[in-house]
Amino acid sequence: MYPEVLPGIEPLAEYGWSPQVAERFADSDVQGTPGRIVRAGRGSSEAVTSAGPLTVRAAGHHLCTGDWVIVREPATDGDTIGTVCAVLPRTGAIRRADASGRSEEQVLAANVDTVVVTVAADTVDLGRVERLLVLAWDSGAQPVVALTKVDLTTEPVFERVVALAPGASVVEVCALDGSGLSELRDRIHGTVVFVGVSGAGKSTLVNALCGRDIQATAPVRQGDGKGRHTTTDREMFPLGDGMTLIDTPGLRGVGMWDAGAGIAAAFPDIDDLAQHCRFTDCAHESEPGCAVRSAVEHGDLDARRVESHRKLQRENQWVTARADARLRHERTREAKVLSRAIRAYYRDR
Ligand SMILES: Nc1nc2c(ncn2[C@@H]2O[C@H](COP(=O)(O)OP(=O)(O)OP(=O)(O)O)[C@@H](O)[C@H]2O)c(=O)[nH]1
Ligand SMILES: [Mg+2]
Ligand SMILES: [Zn+2]
Repeated sequence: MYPEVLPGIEPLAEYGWSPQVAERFADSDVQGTPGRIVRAGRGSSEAVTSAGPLTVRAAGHHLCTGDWVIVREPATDGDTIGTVCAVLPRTGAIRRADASGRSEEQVLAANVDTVVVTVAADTVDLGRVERLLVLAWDSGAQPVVALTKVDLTTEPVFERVVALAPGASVVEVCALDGSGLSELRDRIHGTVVFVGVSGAGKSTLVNALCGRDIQATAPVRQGDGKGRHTTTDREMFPLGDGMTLIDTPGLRGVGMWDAGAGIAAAFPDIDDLAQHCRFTDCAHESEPGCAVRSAVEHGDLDARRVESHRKLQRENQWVTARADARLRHERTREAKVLSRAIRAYYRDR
């Protein structure tokens, strides 16, 4: 139904259209124009479709930046807003627990291939880097750590970050002289999302990679070095060769959301050791024959990292249990409403 290559698809070629994506569209039986969400908003969102840019609304779908969608063009000439009829199943969605504290997930970006965990070298928080790496691994995309602002510190942070990022490359970059940029460019592919706290230098990297100032940046605050939450939308920009970059607002909190697989992928060192613990359900606390504690005692593993792993696991279990409880609660409520309706039906007969 959708041509594999370009005629009619030109605008989308810049936004990651590929034969694989074409196949995913072909699998859908919903009729309409293929498109991708380049900026998701509360009311309306911006899309690029095979016919060009289009503002769209979605009835009943929660859109997020990076989504592949099937769009119905505006019906009448005066109307400028398209309707999203379907959202293709997401691959590589990066999500966290909703910051509002409700037991809900929030998808930060969809159909992502690379997650650039952006960390300022002068304000590294090791636990936060691990947390972001869990989120990144859990998305199914390839994580890369960009250690920015290396001109602002003489501490050996690179080694520390490498030690907590097994399986991910760590690239040192400096926006002042552009060093490390081509290395970073070599390690990213497909749809690339930048995540990190405000002020980490995400937008600066997006601008540097694109070679022009498309995103506003702002100096961090004097005194506490915190960012000013300059970027407010999750927005996608074409980089050329079909690659796209998604800049995101600084993350205030990174709550675990059903991230068991992400935790295992981010901590393969601890997982490997745990295979050698005497008890299969070892919590690495006071059990005899614990290989994890033994590695810490021998100086082969950082105690901080074990504690960080435990904290993330506990949080993840807690969030999952709470979400389950909410689901159960909703089911009970539905059942009550139903039984009340049945009672009323018989009473009123
Ligand atoms: N010295 C130095 N400053 C940098 C570097 N990279 C970024 N900065 C500065 O750090 C500040 C914050 O950068 P941004 O790119 O706005 O940070 P951000 O992560 O997009 O922040 P939010 O949009 O608020 O989430 C800006 O003043 C940048 O110029 C670097 O490598 N070296
Ligand atoms: Mg920004
Ligand atoms: Zn153990």
